[in-house]
Amino acid sequence: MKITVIGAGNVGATAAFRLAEKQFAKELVLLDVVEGIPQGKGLDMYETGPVGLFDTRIKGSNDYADTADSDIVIITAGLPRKPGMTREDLLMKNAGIVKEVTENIMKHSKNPIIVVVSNPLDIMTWVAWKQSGLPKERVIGMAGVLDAARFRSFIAMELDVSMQDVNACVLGGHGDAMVPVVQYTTVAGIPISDLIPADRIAELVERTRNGGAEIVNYLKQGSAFYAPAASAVEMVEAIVLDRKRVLPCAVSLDGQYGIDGTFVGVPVKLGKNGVEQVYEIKLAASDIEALQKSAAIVDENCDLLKSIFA
Ligand code: TXD
Repeated sequence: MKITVIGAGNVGATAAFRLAEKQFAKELVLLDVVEGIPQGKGLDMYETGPVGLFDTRIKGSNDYADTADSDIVIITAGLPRKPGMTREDLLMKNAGIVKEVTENIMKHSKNPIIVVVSNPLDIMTWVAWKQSGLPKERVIGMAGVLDAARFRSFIAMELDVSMQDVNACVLGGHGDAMVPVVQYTTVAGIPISDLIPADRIAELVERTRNGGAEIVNYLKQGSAFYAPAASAVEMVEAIVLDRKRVLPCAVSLDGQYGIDGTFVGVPVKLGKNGVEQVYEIKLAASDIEALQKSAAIVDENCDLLKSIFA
């Protein structure tokens, strides 16, 4: 098993370190455009091996030849929004980066599974899929696992119970377009509506929706990375160990929920082949509408990007 992480920034480096500790891959490549950063971070991680007790060979690189024959690639490359940049400028910039990264990956790996983390997530997942030419089961976006983890942690905090017993269902896009489904959110099978008053649940939902911004406000520079990296690694684990985990991921739908050909967050089964099943669960009409609205925003943005593929 060979795993490559593109982008040696906060999320990429944290994910790489976690992957090394879990020993999922014999070979791990950390790649970035900036010279020295992936090499330095990669070597530092490798030197943890004797004390962390792992034998993963970690290589930091700026050269895609080193990524050859990767089984799984995580894409975290991207730029943060700079002063004066509109959302659309950032969209174009990051789409260009994800397109170029994917093109380079595909020059050296025939049939990888790609896990996309770069923002805006659902749209960047589409860009990677379109550029890669891979079947849609092999290009998967990470957002729902993180959003559900945030919701689960707030519920565990609220009730003072183990995180392990809290399960949350969060669908839709990342950010404002997120669709937390309260009726499928439980503590050891007990619906949270039996345990937490409705107005308080609404507050926890709102905190989840703003989960990214809450961390950015503390950090001032940069955004959350521990939970995002752990969430991407959880998806990789499901694939590497063929665990058939049911996780919310951004995948291309095929008519489910009345959505066709758009990447949106829904529950899927993840195993060695990538997305092995898409679940179409029963939802309230308002949730379906929210999901479709989320998909419409993704479609509009993908339309804006069609020119880069012309
Ligand atoms: O839930 C989610 N999907 C997210 C997404 C949660 C957290 C972060 N999310 C997004 O992931 C975030 O908005 C960014 O788009 C990415 C990566 O976040 P991170 O916090 O790791 O950003 P950094 O620290 O700025 O790292 C980005 C790295 C940096 O080292 C750049 O040099 C590199 O990407 N980069 C590139 N690498 C390779 N190739 C190219 N072209 C390139 N351009 C920049």
